Amino acid sequence: MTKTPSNARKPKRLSPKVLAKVPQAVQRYGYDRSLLTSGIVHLGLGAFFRAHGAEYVEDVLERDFGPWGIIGASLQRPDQRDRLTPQEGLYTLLKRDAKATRARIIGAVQKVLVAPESPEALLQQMDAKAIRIVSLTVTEKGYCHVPATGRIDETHADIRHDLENRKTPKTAVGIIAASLRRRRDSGSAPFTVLCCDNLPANGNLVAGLLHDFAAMQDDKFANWVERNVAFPATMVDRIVPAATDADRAEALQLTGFEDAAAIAHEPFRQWVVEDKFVDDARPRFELADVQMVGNVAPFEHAKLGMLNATHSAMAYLGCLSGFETIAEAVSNPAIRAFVHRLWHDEIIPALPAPPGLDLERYAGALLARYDNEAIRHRTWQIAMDGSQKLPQRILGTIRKRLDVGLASPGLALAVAGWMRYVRGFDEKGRVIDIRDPLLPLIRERLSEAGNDRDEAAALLGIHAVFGSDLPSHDGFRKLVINAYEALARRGALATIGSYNQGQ
Ligand code: CS2
Repeated sequence: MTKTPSNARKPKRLSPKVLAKVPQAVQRYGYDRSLLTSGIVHLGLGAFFRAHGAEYVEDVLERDFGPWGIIGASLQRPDQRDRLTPQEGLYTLLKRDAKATRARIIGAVQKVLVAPESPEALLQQMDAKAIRIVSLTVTEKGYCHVPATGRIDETHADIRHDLENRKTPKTAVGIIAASLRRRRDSGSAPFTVLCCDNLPANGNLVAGLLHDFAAMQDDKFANWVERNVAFPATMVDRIVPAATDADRAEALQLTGFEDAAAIAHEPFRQWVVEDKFVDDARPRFELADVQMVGNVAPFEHAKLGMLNATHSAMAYLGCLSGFETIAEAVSNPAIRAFVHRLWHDEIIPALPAPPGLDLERYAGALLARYDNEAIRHRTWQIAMDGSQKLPQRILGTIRKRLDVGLASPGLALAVAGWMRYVRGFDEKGRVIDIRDPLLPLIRERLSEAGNDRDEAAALLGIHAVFGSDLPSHDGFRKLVINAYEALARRGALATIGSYNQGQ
């Protein structure tokens, strides 16, 4: 252990007061933050939103200052609030590539609340007429829906809680419903609900979940939501690994101030947003290169189908074969060739090309992003919550191909990779800490199976993931079970090798 010499001065914490002392090379806001008022409440203030949506809002504030400060809310833990409050909401972004890291201090987040500590305090913030957007990044499982059907999970304990306790909601859907009801009752205009999670047709999905939820309370309110609230679809993209001590140390080194909330991210970013806001009330996102479009679907299919699908494929097969990060996994020749083949043979042929986007070039750009070694994106992090991710990343493409009579052996191998992964051991027998809301069900299924074939079949029977169509499709079933057996017998790299050679 290295000891801090007793005479070494503890570095000061980042805050607006010390901003003038931050080196010139560090970008920081130029607007007068004391004049900033809040217009956005963001639910789920994790690393991703702070390195993506909040940075775009910051860019708009720099160019067209307006009432778009952000109040963040954590729906589970107090960590973000505890890190950000002593810094009055400021935090450092570290934009990293192989050549350099550039630091930027963001001022757009004004306050952070912790919903479970006081749902009422959050609802009061959301009552304010000036709040015109409620955005969300609560991850796939935060929507409490059945991934295979896109409908609310009525059996989810937190949804049941929220249906019965309108004043103390816990879930994103419950909080938004409670807030919209208060706004309707007090005669305020509703806000726009801006979903920024990696889900297909995310605007419609959330609209549907809110409708399901509201209709279980009263139809009148459900109809009001349907008529008055806007749910634009969005495609969000930036690779943002979970923050580490090394990130915090680098922020200190570059800015001279300690920042408990520093986050590293890749240079690339993209945000495509359906231009459909209540009363057109929104920041002028186009000033920050947000693509405001009429139809997000082709962008979102390309991103989920190409980036997130290969991310998940590399996460499962890479974790099994012992690769810790995406950059390490993709530098393995077999995995690299596998990713290429997935795109060219199975995914791209199933995608409608987004206007102005050449999918081959998109694939090349993705590979270059994966190669960024300065971003230590852990395969384990991406592997998390696979039951919630596989349907929109991989199974949708498999279904589309099946509809036109095409098999997807590479994607089936990725699915089998997930199945081997959730057993909780890598190929060296090391224990993997599996995080997945369906883990109890997965374990139950696995414990009932006698051999490899049974294990694969038992997992395929999980309706919330595979629906009822895929398990009963003979061709798909065979591919997954065979891939599962091959992974068990020969390991991930050898199985990928055979697939690459067309065997
Ligand atoms: C990743 C995504 O963790 C994951 O599941 O695939 O977070 C990915 O990094 C982002 O969607 C990139 O925009």
